[in-house]
Amino acid sequence: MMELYLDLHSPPCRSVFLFAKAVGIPFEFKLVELATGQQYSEEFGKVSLMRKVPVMKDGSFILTESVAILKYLVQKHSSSVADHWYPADLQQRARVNEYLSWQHMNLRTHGSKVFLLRALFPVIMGSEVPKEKMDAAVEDLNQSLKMLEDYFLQNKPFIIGDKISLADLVAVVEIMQPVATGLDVFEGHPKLISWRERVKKAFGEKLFDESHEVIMKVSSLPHKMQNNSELEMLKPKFQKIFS
Ligand SMILES: N[C@@H](CCC(=O)N[C@@H](CS)C(=O)NCC(=O)O)C(=O)O
Repeated sequence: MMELYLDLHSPPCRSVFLFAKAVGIPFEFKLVELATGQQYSEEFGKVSLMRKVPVMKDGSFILTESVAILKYLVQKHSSSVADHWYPADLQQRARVNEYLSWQHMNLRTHGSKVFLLRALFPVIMGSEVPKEKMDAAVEDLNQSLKMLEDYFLQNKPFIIGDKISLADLVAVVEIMQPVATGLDVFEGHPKLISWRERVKKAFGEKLFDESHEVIMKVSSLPHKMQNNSELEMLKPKFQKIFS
C-alpha cells in the first residue's frame, strides 16, 4: 500500500492527507513528528534526504513536494478522481496551476511566518517577537489574503468556478496555520469566510476538523518541544529566517 510520511501540524501534509481521504485513496500513515525532530532521524533520512514532510512512497517510487504528490495522485487515480480537482480543460487546469505556483512564495510563506512567530518564536528564541517584525509579517499575510480574495476568488464560489479544486485545498490548509494561533485572519476579508465554509463542506466537516485537530491544539506544541535536544537544531534555522 502507498505510504504517506506526514505530520498534520504541516499544511502541505494536511493537503495530501485531506485529498487522499476525500477521494478514497488508501494509504498507510507514517508519522514523522516534527516537534521531536524525527525528520532528522537516520530512519527518515533513508526515505528522504530533504528531511521534510510530506513524502509519498508508492512501491519503490519516492516523491517529495506536496504539489507534485497531489498531481501524481490525481493522474494515477484519474479513473476515480473527479475532474474538478485538477480539470482536464486547458484553461481551468492553467488556473489551478497558476494558484499552485503563486502560493509558495505568497500565502504559504507569509502564513507560515506568522504561525512561526506567534506559536514558536518565543519558545525557540527565548524572547518575545519584536513588534515591528510581527506587524510586518501580518501585513504581508493580509496582502496575500487580499490577492486570494480579489484576484483568484473574485465572486466565484471556488477558485476555478463552481467546484472545488486542488487550488482551494492548498489555500485553505495554509490559512488554517495562522488561524490556529488565534489570529482572526478573516477580519476584513468577508468573501473568504463563506469560501472557507464551502471548502469545509466539500470535504465534510468531520474530515476537515479531524485533519486540523492537531494544529488547532498548537498551544501544546511548545510543551512537546521543551527539554528536547532537537530544539537546539532549530535555533540557528530560526535565527537565519528571522534575523
Ligand atoms: N514545498 C514543500 C514544503 C515542505 C516543508 O517545508 N515541510 C515542512 C513542514 S511544513 C517540514 O517538513 N519541515 C521540517 C524541517 O524543515 O526541519 C511541500 O510543499 O511539500
